[in-house]
Amino acid sequence: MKRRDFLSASVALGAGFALPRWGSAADSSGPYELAPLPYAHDALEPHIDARTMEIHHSRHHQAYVNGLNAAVAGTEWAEKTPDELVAMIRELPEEIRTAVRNHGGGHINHTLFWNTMSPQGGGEPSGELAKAIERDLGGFDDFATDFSNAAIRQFGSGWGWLCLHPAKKRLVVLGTANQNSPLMRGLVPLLGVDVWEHAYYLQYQNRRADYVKAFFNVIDWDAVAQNYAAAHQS
Ligand code: MN3
Repeated sequence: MKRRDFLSASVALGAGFALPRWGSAADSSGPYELAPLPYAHDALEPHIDARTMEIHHSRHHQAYVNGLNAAVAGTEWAEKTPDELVAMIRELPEEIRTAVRNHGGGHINHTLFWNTMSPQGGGEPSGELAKAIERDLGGFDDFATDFSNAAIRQFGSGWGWLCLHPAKKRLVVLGTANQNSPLMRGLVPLLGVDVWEHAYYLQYQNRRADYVKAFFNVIDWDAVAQNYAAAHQS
């Protein structure tokens, strides 16, 4: 689906839903586009409800794409990929740095999020990723506890992450605030869980721990293993 289709879909569905300033169609042009979800809105039910997925993808993620476009369209920075922009956050001019941190981070974090969930998800990883989790994190159960705690204990809005430290070739678990990406710390994100309230509030209200537990049922470990292999080789 093209970006234009998403915008008309959003308009059709959204009476009375106030979009942020950067969410208007008028300033949404630019180098970056929202990719379609790789599955239907209701594909992750009962773990994540269809309405949450629809709003989260078509409105929240779209707003991050639009915000990033608004910040860099027409500048030399528009030639960079979103990942490159976020990873080089400290080198960016001050006038676009905050927008890249928030909207560029939001764009890449959500892209990873959608692509590491699946209706056929759940279970445990196998192969090299499983060995690395055993070696670096004490095994799957310890990883699951640490990852869940990083997500649940993140104060306010943010993310829980499984990342690769690219120089040490070691896995690490951490939380980040807001839309800060692990790339800003030199870490490569392999799996992330969004713990902004917009990711779970319709279905789980304040029960973030229940949402994080349910998230484990939709983790696409094959996709995470591919992210691990790619990060490990680079
Ligand atoms: Mn989100």
